[in-house]
Amino acid sequence: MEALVVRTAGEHVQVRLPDGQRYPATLRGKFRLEESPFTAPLAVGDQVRVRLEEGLAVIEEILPRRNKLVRTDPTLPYRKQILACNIDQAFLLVTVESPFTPLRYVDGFLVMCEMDGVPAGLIFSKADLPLKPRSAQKRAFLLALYKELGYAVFSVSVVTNEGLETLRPTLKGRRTFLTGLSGTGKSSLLNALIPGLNLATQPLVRLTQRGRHTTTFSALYELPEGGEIIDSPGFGEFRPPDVTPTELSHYFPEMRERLSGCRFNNCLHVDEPGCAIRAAVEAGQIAPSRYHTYLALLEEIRNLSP
Ligand SMILES: Nc1nc2c(ncn2[C@@H]2O[C@H](COP(=O)(O)OP(=O)(O)OP(=O)(O)O)[C@@H](O)[C@H]2O)c(=O)[nH]1
Ligand SMILES: [Mg+2]
Ligand SMILES: [Zn+2]
Repeated sequence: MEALVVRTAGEHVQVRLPDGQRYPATLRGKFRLEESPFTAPLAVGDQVRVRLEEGLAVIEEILPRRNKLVRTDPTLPYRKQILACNIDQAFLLVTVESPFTPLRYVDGFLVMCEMDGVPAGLIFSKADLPLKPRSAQKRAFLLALYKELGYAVFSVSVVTNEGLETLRPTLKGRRTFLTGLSGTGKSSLLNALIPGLNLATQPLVRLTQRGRHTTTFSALYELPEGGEIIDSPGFGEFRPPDVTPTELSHYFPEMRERLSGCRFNNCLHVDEPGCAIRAAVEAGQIAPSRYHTYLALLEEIRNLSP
């Protein structure tokens, strides 16, 4: 029988059977022995074949994936971690303050989605919180910047419900992966979208204004209007694996469209003569923040390559 992986936390896996029932599941031993570039063989969204045995679903086969979101494992740089698979879109929750989300983190997420061919968007959360004037300016600037780049962009608050009804049609009927730093309000947003869900949430650490890593596993939930949404733990970084230095700029849409203008086709857009990307940055056509994160990512990739 086919089932859907709806929850993964280390060895603890849960699947949903065709009748909607959720079962604890276990992987057949052979998967543990297989040589794999991934830290874990399964992810939420995996379609599997199972056999029921005394209230336990034994996973016998992982069916081919339509897509998967993959990052470099931060603890084992030569291993990869599947964050979710078979998804229609991925959204990153962003807060400018409380907690502070670095742009390098936002762009790392977008590059990862571009690489994996997953439509991506940003949800600027906690719209009700008063911000310092500079932060308020930055929030408005980023909303406009990423919208201009073609990403879906939303501004929401679960306190005032601002933006929730605008977001709903985008989630309806789709499977959405939700991520963002700890404390950006992922579980709170799910609670607001799904009455009665009551996922655990926690206030930030007062002194640092950072999250407390409340959610420790990824899990999929059904939306009342149809569609599914995946809550996840606050991942600290998204380093896209297997990207070569010359490839990187292809995953920045505003660079991708200008690449043919560079004099050298292996241009890395750092200090090469006749570089169309640097010219566009200087002309104010590419945001300096995006170019800076591009350079930071490039540096990381170069340090990682053997
Ligand atoms: N003012 C305000 N606070 C919010 C909003 N959304 C979430 N919060 C608060 O932010 C804190 C963290 O929210 P969580 O939902 O636990 O954040 P999370 O992203 O799930 O965090 P992790 O599970 O640790 O990754 C809680 O105190 C929430 O009440 C919002 O729209 N406005
Ligand atoms: Mg959470
Ligand atoms: Zn160039």
